[in-house]
Amino acid sequence: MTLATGTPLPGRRACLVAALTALACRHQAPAIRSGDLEFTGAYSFAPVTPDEASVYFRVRNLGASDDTLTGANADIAASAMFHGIIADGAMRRMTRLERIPLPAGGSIILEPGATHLMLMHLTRQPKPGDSIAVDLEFRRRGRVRLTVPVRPYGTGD
Ligand SMILES: [Cu+2]
Repeated sequence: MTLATGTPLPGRRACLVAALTALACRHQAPAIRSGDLEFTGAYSFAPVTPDEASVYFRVRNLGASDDTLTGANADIAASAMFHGIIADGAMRRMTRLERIPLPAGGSIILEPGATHLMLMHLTRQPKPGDSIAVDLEFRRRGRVRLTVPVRPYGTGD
């Protein structure tokens, strides 16, 4: 298992442009590149329950080899897992995803109301302005650490 350290991308200009229109960068992590993987838009909301929080981000596979997201850990939670949303009659409920494929040239998008990283049994309550250290495990790339900023609940980008 290789330990990959994310390095900032020269994506600051795009970020500044976005900031002029929507203040997109105030509560979003800068783009991170780790090998062939590019991470953007990582954030979490300050949790509304004392026990759980959700983390969102996008990762793009710029390489020629498929990868798979297989797990995660966070410094503020005793456990973390990926959840998808499935329709169950008129209800929508969360279901655990053991792994999420990341094909060559493809993306994984984690966002509110869809696939997300669920942090459970929080050992610390993150507040707006805090950041969470999240370690992601990829079958091919190994471990990648994201620094995830915490937004006030429900604030958009
Ligand atoms: Cu969930």
